[in-house]
Amino acid sequence: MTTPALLPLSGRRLPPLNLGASAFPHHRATLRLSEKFILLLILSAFITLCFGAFFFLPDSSKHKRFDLGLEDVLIPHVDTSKGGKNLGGFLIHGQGHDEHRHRWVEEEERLRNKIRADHEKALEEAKEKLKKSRDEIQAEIQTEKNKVVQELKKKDSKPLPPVPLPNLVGINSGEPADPDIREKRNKVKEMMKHAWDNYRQYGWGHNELKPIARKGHSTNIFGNSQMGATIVDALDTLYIMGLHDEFREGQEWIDKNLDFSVNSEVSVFEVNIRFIGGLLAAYYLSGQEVFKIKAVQLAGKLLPAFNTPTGIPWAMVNLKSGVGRNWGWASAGSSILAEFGTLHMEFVHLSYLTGDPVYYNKVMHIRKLLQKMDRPNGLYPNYLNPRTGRWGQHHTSVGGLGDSFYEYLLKAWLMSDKMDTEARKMYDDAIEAIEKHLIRKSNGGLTFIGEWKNGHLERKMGHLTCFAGGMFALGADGSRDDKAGHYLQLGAEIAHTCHESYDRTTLKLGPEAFKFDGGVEAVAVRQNEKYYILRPEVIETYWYMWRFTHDPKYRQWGWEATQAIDKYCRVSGGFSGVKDVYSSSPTYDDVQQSFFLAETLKYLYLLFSNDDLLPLDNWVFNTEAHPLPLRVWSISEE
Ligand code: DMJ
Repeated sequence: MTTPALLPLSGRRLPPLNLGASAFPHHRATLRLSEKFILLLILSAFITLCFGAFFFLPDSSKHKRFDLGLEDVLIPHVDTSKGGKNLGGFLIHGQGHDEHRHRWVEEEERLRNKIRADHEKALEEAKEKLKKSRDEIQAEIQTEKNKVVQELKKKDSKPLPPVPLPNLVGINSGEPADPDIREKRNKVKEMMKHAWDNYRQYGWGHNELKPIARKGHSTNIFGNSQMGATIVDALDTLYIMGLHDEFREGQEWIDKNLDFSVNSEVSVFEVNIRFIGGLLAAYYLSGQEVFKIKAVQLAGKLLPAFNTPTGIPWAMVNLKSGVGRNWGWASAGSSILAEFGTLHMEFVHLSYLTGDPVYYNKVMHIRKLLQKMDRPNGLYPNYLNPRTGRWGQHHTSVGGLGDSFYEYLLKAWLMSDKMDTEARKMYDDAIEAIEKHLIRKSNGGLTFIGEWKNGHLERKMGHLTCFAGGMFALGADGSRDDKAGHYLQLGAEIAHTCHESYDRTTLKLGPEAFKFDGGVEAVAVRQNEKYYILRPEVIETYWYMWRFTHDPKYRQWGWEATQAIDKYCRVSGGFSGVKDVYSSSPTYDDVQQSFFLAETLKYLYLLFSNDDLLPLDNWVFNTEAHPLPLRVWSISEE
């Protein structure tokens, strides 16, 4: 759906500068509803008053009956000195009865007068209201509404404690000296511009873009919200690439339009890695406070998801009501390991920036709970029930449903400047079990990571699992028993296998999942595993391997992927995923995923940049490729 503000003025569509409530028709509907509700309230109050006046205003007969009953009723009192008997705050009459009766009559009279006066006042007010024109009443309602909105805004934008922005290294152009590499890098930047410009023109404010239909797109991870996921996810890539005008447009939209008080059920994990991660990275890179403020506001909306009997958060939360629940498809109502286990980095930064330990405590509570649990074969199952605290099905994966949990254990250690040895130990233990039970070599000599399902190994690897090559390389330094060489080698082997999965296709783009079974090696077998949706994981691993080895083959492989994406996924309205990487005439899925701008293009750009742009000694990338500074605490103290 295109907002009216996007209509062209002179052939060229302009980004909206000031989208008011009119850009959110569902808001308008809500406001109209509440106006009707208020009018209805006034009317019903008036009817109630008339009704009340009829029954309660004193007439002599009622008065008499009331007086007559006095000797028999229970009078609220606690004075037992006059011979009465106190029964739970009530006095049953005995002696001293006359004096009490006198006081009671006076009190009764006072109350009657007050009720009468109140009713008359309310009647007068209601009459006055009804004398007013519809417009006057509406104006009054609007004023009241504005007051409420202002109050809410004040509450939402509580000033944050002043935390000095640390002096961060590695925010530079990273321009390579080699003209060939520079050209490749420029090509990636041009692709970013194509993706962004089309989103701006056709999908602005929506979460994602349909590049063929040329309109906005969204999925259930964002509920029914229109929170500009692509804008938030792309910001830091724009900044790093020096696309400053585009960055400013994004900032302006976020400042004016990004609103989290929406009645929408979103994925806690996705909102954390894309929105909170994206906003925090944009804040650290640019120093613009608005990003920090928005990140903190949003984090507050995610906190109710942790209100479960165990403190393991629900997968989804309604941003307005705070009600949480889990995905219907997850084993026995479970939460997902890769979802509740991928909050640590962002939440630790939130506690640092706000001075509020609540975020830190939430993620440390999850860690403590996991530490206490038995692990079948030392492996973490993908499913954990947040009500019972028990594992669901014993499936383990380093790809979907498990992946970034392992990644965040390693990165928790890195971001703490290697102080968080507890996280490193959990990572080392987990990786040892994974190597023992999940990692195998195929007949053709390709190292792959399979999936553990109900006691046996499925010899299938997902595109998502390919990120692990980079993770092994990143974790090599500091590994147990000084096995750095071994883990770097393992990273290289995974990178090789994943490159093969690309190379063995017609389009030179990787399938979603590929097998090592029945004579098949690194090839997708089922039709529904042959798609490529602009995912980053293989390129992510190339980049980490490039940083740690400087082996030129990683740049070569990255360039092959760049060309294939440009050739087969580029359409005039942006970039689209393809449904079959083995077909020479592929069909499009018509989605430009926000992670294409956040991750795929960023990793490609970094692959063709100098290492002093965001060096890994100073920055840790969250699972959506949003760079967060490490040692930020000690940097601030320096
Ligand atoms: C991204 O959103 C993140 O990398 C996440 O961890 C899993 N994969 C998608 C992109 O493929």
